[in-house]
Amino acid sequence: MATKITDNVIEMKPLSPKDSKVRKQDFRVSERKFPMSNLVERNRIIHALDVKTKEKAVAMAGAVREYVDAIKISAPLAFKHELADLIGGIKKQANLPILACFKVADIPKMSGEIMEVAMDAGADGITVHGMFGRDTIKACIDVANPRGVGVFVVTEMSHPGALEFNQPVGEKIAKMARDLGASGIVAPATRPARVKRYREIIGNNMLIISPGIGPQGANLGDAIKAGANFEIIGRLIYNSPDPAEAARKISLQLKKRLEGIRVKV
Ligand code: 3DU
Repeated sequence: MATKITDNVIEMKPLSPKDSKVRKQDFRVSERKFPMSNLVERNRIIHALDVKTKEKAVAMAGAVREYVDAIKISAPLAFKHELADLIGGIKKQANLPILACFKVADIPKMSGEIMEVAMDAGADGITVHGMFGRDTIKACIDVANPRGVGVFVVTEMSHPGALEFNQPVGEKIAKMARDLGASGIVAPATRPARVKRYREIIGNNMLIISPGIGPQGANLGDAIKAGANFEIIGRLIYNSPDPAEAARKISLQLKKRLEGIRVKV
């Protein structure tokens, strides 16, 4: 199958019989034990469920659940709903781990409190900005690790503006995240060479999750080839006229692109 991704449009040709073979085999299942251990690499996709309402989110999560390994929710959706109700609804429908992408960025006390709220509502992993220093990250990890919740530290954002202030400190952030015992880092799929560099820095005992596929310009699979564990994909799936079919085909295409590639974690 050839899937051409331009902007948020996916062009898909009919599947060949070979594709169904690929679908049946799991690409890789991590044996590593880490907080958020329910995040398992089957499709190697985290779906960024950036739709506008809980009802849409729950329906979308149910539709794509077979083809993605986790659901990521962001602030705009979370602000509109009671968080436990939102996360509970998605989990009930999809039975997948939930990554609360709140990019926590406050003084340690407040950051810890944001973490508690997200964890109490059922989040399995939470993203935290790395730029605001060791004390903030430590406060987040201190409350999350004992509860088996994953902290994912943003090293370098995927958009062009990240080059201005963020990228120059990204490597320091990655080292700090590693030293403090974060579960993983967020690194830009839009710059696969940077993903490779971050993997060198953190070694093989942490996860890398990478956003930026499709509309932001990254090619499907490039971040994983550079050392990421999961690619975060939003609009390519939820903006498709048939999100379940889009997720199915993207997952197949990713598996084909990654055949034979294993990231040691
Ligand atoms: O571009 P997409 O529609 O595939 O969505 C990307 C998601 O990943 C979106 O939820 C955004 O908030 C998140 N994200 C980035 O795009 C870039 C980052 O550096 C970190 C998170």
